[in-house]
Amino acid sequence: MSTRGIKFNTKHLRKGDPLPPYNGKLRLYNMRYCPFAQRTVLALIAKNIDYEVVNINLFDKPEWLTSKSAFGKVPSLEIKEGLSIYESLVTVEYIDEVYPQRPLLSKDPVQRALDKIIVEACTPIQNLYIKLIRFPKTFTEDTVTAYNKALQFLQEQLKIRGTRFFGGAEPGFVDYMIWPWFERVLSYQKIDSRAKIDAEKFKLLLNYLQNLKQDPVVKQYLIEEDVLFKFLEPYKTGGEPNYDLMLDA
Ligand code: GSH
Repeated sequence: MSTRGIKFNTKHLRKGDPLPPYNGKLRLYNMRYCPFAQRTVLALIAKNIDYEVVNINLFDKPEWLTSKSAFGKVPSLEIKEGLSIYESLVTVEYIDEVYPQRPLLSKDPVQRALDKIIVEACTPIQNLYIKLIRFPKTFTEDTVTAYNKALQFLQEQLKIRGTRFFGGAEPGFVDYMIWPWFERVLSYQKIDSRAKIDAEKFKLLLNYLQNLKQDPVVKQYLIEEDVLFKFLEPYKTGGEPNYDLMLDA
């Protein structure tokens, strides 16, 4: 549960489960272990707004999911009954525009563009993780090379900015958009050396990530390492993951 009392760890609804009746609140269709949906969650926590989370079993999707997200994916944000927007970055930009407190994106178009470039530059980090977990056969030497190049780029950008976070003294858009991937590779590198972030080469970046992990927003939505590993286990065999490993009371 978040400090605002939002229940993150509700049962993941599957085929046959009815759509919970709309209660007037902003609603996030989510999956507790989805790094894309985590972006939206972090933006919502940072803004300290009220909303509800509807968790979705993506292995056995409820019939109504495509009415909330034409792509059948999470995150999807239902902003009023029957009107949903999706794609993680789109939802975060929307949230940032509509809820002005704790701005995440810069008002300056150049700064905003530079921030988006950094988020884009993290694609090889996403790729490495997705390939390790979901598509191990497509994993090659190039996957690791691109991963290390992306880490290098990020570290250089951090050095150029000279701030504690990409967003300045506090985390902002870039920090919250890239954290979900780092949370996972920081854990996963302990059981698979292909995800390793070299401690010598990437001292500055690793130090930054340690600081980000301590951020009060980030801390509300962390996944314990052993829970993550347990969740990921069935992916190896194509089995159904246990989405409800950490149900709220
Ligand atoms: N580009 C999308 C975004 O940024 O929101 C990706 C979202 C995505 O792939 N979500 C995954 C999903 O819903 C879960 S982590 N997968 C279900 C599916 O592909 O059928």
